[in-house]
Amino acid sequence: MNRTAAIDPAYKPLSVDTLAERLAGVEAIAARLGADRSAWRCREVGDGNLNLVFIVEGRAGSLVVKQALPYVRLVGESWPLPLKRAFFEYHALVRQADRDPGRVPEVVHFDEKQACIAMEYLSRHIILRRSFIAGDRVARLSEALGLFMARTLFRGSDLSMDTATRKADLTLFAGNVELCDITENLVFSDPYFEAEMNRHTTPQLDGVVAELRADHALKIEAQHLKSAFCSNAETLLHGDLHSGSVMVSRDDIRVIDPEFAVYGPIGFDVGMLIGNLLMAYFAQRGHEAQAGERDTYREWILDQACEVWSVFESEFSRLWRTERTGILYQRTLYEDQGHALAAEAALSQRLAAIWRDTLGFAGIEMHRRILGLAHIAELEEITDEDLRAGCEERALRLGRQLVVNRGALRTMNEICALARAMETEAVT
Ligand code: SR1
Ligand code: MG
Repeated sequence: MNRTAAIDPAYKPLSVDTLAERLAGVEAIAARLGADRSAWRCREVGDGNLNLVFIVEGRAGSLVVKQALPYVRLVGESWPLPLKRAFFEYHALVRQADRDPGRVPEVVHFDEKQACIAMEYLSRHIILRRSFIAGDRVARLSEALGLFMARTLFRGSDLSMDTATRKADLTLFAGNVELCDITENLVFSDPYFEAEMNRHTTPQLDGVVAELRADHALKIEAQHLKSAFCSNAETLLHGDLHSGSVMVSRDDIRVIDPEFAVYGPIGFDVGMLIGNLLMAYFAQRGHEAQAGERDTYREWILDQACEVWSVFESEFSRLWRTERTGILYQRTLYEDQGHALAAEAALSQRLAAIWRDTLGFAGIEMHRRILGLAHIAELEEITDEDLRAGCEERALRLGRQLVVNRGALRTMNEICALARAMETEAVT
């Protein structure tokens, strides 16, 4: 893993005591918060793996100020990480806002030297993981996320972009090396051997972990998927589209935190999201006061997984038919020759390939969140370790099926049936 990072001498981490003084001169920020900076109230709320996050409230309004630290917050200064990830996050937010308006927080100010983005504060929203833990349904979740993925992934690909824009953008995001390196190792390799930073619920999961790490078919497929992530630069990905990167309120859903943005396979974002929905499904046992209490909620989560794929598929198909103006599958070759049916066949083939990738990436995400460094709150907050291990083992076993059998699984209904069967199976 690359462990070097040069820090700009002008860079200084913000603190609750210095933020107002340091940002008061930024016109866009003062305009949003109110000119009287003595009235600005600031708190640090970052609970993610990497950055500082401040909420600042003034007389006129509020903002979130997110600043990259020169190291991985989760691990500490022993793991340096370049500040330039804020640059990639900013550029990804701008593109996503353009491709699916209203779905990402509005950017108010970006300071590249200070690796800091000031953006809209979503005061009514909570992280989606919190809803899953509480057992709360979120209105229009699958619709919002399915549309977001279809629009950003289609419009950021060579199905939509011209060659000059596309190549320039590919070059720009190719600089997001260290975050890519994190994904390559933490997601695709570390879970499958005894890597230094790994952890799992022990001793309960020791048996299944040994089984998975000795599973040749799984290890080969995991590297095939890693190869697709590294080499198949189909589109600009969000790059970290899990339930911690989605904020929800009664009537609004936003996608945040695209600092892992890079060009990669379309199925990577879709699979990561579906993998997180499936893990939230298996985690429910750990959050119900009595067995079965959350049966209908569990089913609701599976419905979200089915619908997110069907919304993605139908919006992607709509865009294919109406916005296919890029480098690939030009209309001049198909519709303009009277070969619209061939364009439809090509669409089906592309969707089938995205589906296979999606299942594989979903399974890999389910493994790395249970075996690797970065775990998820839905499982981590189950305090009874035996109960937690049961939820985790079911997710691990379904994950394995998704990775290894992805070529044979055809529909989300099949995946849901597998999840239901796994949920009722006795484990550990
Ligand atoms: C060291 S960073 C660990 C994880 O946190 C981020 O949210 C990404 O998911 C990354 O893999
Ligand atoms: Mg994040």
